Amino acid sequence: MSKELINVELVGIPFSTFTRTIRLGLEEKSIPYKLIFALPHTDVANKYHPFERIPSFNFEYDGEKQTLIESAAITNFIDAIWPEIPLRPSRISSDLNDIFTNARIDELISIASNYVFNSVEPPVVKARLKFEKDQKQENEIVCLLTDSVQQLHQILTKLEQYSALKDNKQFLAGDNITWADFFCYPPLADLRAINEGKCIQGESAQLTKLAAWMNRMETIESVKKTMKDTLQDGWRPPFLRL
Ligand SMILES: N[C@@H](CCC(=O)N[C@@H](CS)C(=O)NCC(=O)O)C(=O)O
Repeated sequence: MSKELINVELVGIPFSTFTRTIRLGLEEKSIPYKLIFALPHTDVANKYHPFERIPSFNFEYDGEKQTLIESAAITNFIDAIWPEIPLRPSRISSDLNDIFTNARIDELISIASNYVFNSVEPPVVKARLKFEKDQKQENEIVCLLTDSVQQLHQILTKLEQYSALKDNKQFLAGDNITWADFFCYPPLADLRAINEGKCIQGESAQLTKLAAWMNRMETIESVKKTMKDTLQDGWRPPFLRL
């Protein structure tokens, strides 16, 4: 099946957390792809994404160029076309454990895309970058972010308690790495790169299981390969839209 599908392109930037999620899956599965550099709301991004976001996933099939948007949909498509090196149990499995694990993965993908992303990126990461760009003093930034950090802490505590980490599993949905890890990791990697990420960083981390999972994630090749030009790597966006 995969032989019929050619010229795979991912439209986005390494800094984008949803773009990184898809890249993590493509790297993990060793699927060749070209990254088309595009910031959201630009002509290149908008050419493929009617809602002006990134990422978009392009490929050629049967002589026609096709585009898919929405990261969860893209991951389901990738799994269907390239089932080797699975990042979730097969969707057609009738084993109850597989059905249940898939449901947990879907929950965690939704939790990552909504509660985690929305509490990490706009109110904390992007807000800090904007304050830094505006050359605010560090103590003022810390003060301005206090409420958002408190809310974020509650979300991350719930994530830790809801995930399989609470049962001392290695990854968020159990002992295997899955798309759940690849959706949750990128925003938390951004958080770890700034002051407000202390709760999941280092020896004094309060969320110890989440911090240990992050450490485990950072030993994985696909995670290392997709780190360049992210916040962790010191990259900063040329403009911010909050
Ligand atoms: N629901 C979309 C979300 C994509 C998304 O929000 N991407 C961010 C970059 S990580 C973006 O384009 N942000 C621009 C904006 O919010 O204006 C998905 O699952 O792919």
